[in-house]
Order: sequence, then structure tokens, then C-alpha cells
Amino acid sequence: MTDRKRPLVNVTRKLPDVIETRMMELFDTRLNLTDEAMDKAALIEAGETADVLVPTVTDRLDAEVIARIAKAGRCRLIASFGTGVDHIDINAARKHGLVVTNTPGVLTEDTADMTMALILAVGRRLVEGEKLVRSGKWTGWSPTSMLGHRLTGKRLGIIGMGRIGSAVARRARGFGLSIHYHNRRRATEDLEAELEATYWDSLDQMLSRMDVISINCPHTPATFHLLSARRLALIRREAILVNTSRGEVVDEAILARLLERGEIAGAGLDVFEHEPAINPKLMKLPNVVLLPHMGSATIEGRIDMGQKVIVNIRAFVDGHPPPDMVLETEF
Ligand code: 8YV
Repeated sequence: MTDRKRPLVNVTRKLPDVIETRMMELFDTRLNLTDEAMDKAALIEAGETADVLVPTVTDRLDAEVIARIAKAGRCRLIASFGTGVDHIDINAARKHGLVVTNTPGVLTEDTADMTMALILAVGRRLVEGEKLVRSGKWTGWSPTSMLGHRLTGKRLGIIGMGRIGSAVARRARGFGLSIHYHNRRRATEDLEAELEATYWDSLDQMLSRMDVISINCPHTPATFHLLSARRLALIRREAILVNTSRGEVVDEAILARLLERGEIAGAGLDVFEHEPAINPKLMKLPNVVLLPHMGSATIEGRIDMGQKVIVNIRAFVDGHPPPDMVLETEF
């Protein structure tokens, strides 16, 4: 780097004001005041001309982009604003000697809250009810209208019992759901005891027995379409599926078909396979609640994420290993 104390930092999207202000104080920072997502050429240029690139989930840093950035010989750190790193080719970055950091931990509670909100919204038909009221067609209370399903006593199957999965489990227990989970590695005895959680080594077995399924694992090559056509067909007709992780974990076209045919009762989706595009079938279904990737969208969460980005940059510039260095993603 040309100046270890004031590296040139290129930020690809608009961040909270307090974060941008602090970055301006600490670094030679180039902000994106319009918040327009960068296309490939702009992203390459941003990486080629900076010591540090701060991308988000909307920036696809594939092997080609990484190679172009590395070839320019300036950028050493990709300090991503977000926990998921599936938009970055980590192996390519490693191959070219680029360090990658993320912002884990600070969006756990917010994302878990959103997961519960979706479980409740789908199970109790919140969006349908709200639409009915606003339509002016509501004719008053009736013993048999807008019936949903009771959560208490039902089984929740969590796919991916990491930080967010555990936070979902803690909340769900308060709603009387029993906790089941599938994870590549079994959780500690202590965590299982705390959550009274049942471990399923076989995802297939778990899927066919749950009332509610929550996806909380990262998207990696190993979890792409983890919920494939075959596995989605194992889900019970009465069950609902909630995804606040990444759309790519589910075969969205098949999910839409099963929901349309009533072979899965409902779904709450905050993420999509081809964001921001959404399968048109999903848009028409009343038993589906669709959100615009807002699981971590709290001002507190976004400021905490920005603080982590700053700490990672500072540590790296000062010659220390940044606290949130991404070495590998696993499920
Ligand atoms: C972030 C997310 O807002 O951090 C993640 O992995 O999915 C989101 O909640 C987004 O990724 C920011 O880049």
C-alpha cells in the first residue's frame, strides 16, 4: 500500500451515515452516494484503483473479477459488508493473495427475529389478513374465516445450527415449538441440552417429519440446491418452509410448483435464487410471504456491520490479521 495509515478504500454501496463519516475520517474513502449497484466493469475499476474494496452481497466478485483486480497489483483486502460470502470466489482471492473479511455475529439476532416473523406471518396468514382489511371487503368477524395453524406443539426443523440457527431455536422455544436440526457437524451436548434439540444426521429423514422448516445454513457449493426437487418432495403437505439465508439453497422453480399444487402448505421467503428476480409463480400465491432480503435490515445491525468493516480494515492496515478473516465457508 502507498500509505499504510490512510489506505484508499472504495465502498461499492451507500452505507449508514455514521459509518461513511468514520470511514472518511480514517481512510481516503470513495463513497457511492447514489447507491446504484455497480456493474462488472465498475466493480473491476473500483477494485483496481483501491487498496481496500468494500463490497456487499450485490457485487459478484467471481474468479474473473478477482483476477482483474489482482492483476492491477494494488488491492490487498476485500472487506465485505455482510456475513455471507457466496458473492466472492474465496479460492480465487486466496490464489491471488487477496485477504477477504466479512461481518459475522452482528446480524444474528435481527435475522432470527425475521425468521420468526416469517414463521408467524405464514402460519397465521398475517399478510392475507392485512390485505383483506385494506381491500375494504372485510365483513366482520367469523368463526371460520382466516384460519391458520397453531404453532405451539409443532416441530421446527432447522437446517444449519450455527449462530443464526441457534438464535432461531431459542426464540421458537418461547412459542412452544420443539427443536430439531440438521447440520454437517452435530452441535455440542450443552447446546443440544439448552435447546432440548433433536439432531438428525439425515436431512431427508428430518424433512419428512417437520411442521416448520427453517433454512439457516450458508450458501456454499455444498449447499447449492440442498433442497432439491427430490428433497422438497419429502416435505409434508401441511408443512411451511422459511428461508432467511440464501435463495440458492432451494430449487426455487420446484418450490413454486409444489406450493402452487398445495403439496407444501406455505412459505416465507426473504431471499431468492436470482435476486432481485423472483419466480413469477411465487408472486401469485396467497400462501407465500415474500420479503426483499431484509433479514438484517435494522439500523443498529447495519451500523454494527459497518463498524466491523472498519475494524477489519484497521487491523489489516496496521499489519495484524483482521478479526473476521474468511478462510473457508462450511456447512
Ligand atoms: C446483508 C446478508 O444485508 O450478511 C448477509 O449475509 O444476507 C444480508 O443480511 C447483506 O449480505 C449485505 O451485504
